[in-house]
Amino acid sequence: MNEFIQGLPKVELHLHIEGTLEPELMFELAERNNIVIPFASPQAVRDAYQFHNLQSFLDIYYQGANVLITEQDFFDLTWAYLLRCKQDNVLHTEIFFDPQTHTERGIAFDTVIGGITRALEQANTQLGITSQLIMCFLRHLDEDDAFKTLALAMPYKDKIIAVGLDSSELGHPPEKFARVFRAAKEAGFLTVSHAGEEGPAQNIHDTIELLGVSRIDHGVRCVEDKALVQQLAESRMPLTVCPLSNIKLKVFDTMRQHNIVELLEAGLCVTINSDDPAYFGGYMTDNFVAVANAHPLTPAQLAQFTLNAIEASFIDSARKEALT
Ligand code: ES4
Ligand code: ZN
Repeated sequence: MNEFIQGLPKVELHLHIEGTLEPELMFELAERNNIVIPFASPQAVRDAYQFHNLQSFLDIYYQGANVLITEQDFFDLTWAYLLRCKQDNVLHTEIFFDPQTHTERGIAFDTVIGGITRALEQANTQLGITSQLIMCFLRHLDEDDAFKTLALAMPYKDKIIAVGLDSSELGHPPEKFARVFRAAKEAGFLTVSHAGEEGPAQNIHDTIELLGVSRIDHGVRCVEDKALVQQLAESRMPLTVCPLSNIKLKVFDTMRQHNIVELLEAGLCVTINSDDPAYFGGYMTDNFVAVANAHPLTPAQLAQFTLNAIEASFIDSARKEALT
C-alpha cells in the first residue's frame, strides 16, 4: 500500500511555504544572515515542536520565519519544498505565503515574491511541476493591515491566483475580512480561507456566505452541523484537509478519530494536504500513509483524494485535462 501511495500522482492545495522551513535550513540561514536563534542544534529545534493547540504552534512558527531575509533565502526555501514534491510525485501545488510575516520585519514584498516565483518557474522547467500562488492575510492583524497588503499585491496580480486567510481562527471570525475579500474579488483574485479548524461550523458557513470562497481550508468541524455537511456535499465545496497537522495541533486526539474518511464517504470533495510539513512531521506521502494506516481505504478511495484535488484546484483547463 505504501508503494501505491508513493507512486500515486498528487496535487497539493494547502501548503504554507513558511511551514516548509526544515530545522537544518533554519540553521543554515541563521548563520548566513547572522541571526541568533535560541536553539543549540536542528534536533533541539525538532524537540521544541510539541504543540497543544494552533496558537502554541503559531508562536514558534512566526519565530522560525525570522531567518528568512534575502530573495535567495525565499528561493532556497521554496526549492527545497519543490524537490520534496518531486519525491512524493506531487505534480501540481498551490502555495500559501504570508507577506505580513515578512513586511512587518522590514522585508520587501518584492523580495518575498521574487524568490518564491523564481523557484516555481525553475520547478516548472526542470521538474515539470506546475503551481499557483495564494497570498494569505494574517487574521490576527487588523482589516486595515490586510487592505495595505492587498495594495502591495496589485503589481503582482499575474503571479497570484487567489487570496486566503490564515493564523488564529478563534477571536478573528470571517466577517472581520468581508470587505477586504470583496475588494480582492473585484480586483480579480479568487478567494479561499481557513475555517472550521479550531473554530465552529458557523465559521465555515459564514466563510462561504461572506468571503465568497472557492475552497475551505481545513473545514473538519463541519460535522457539528448536519445541514452544513449536506450543503458541502451537494455544492462539492472543497475542503483542504491536513491530517498530520490536525493530530499535531490536537484538533483530533488520534488519526483513528479523524473524520476525513467519513467526509469522503459522505460525498464531500475532501483532499489530503501537508499544511506545515516541517513542523507537523510529514509531506504529502506521509499524510496519505498516516490516513491509510488508521483507516481501511481502497486504492480507488486513495486515488479519489487526488481526483478531488484536481477538481478543486486552480489549474488551467489544458493542464487539468492532462492530469485527469
Ligand atoms: C496554519 Cl495549521 C494553520 N492554521 C492556521 N494558520 C496557519 N498558518 C500556518 N499554518
Ligand atoms: Zn493551513
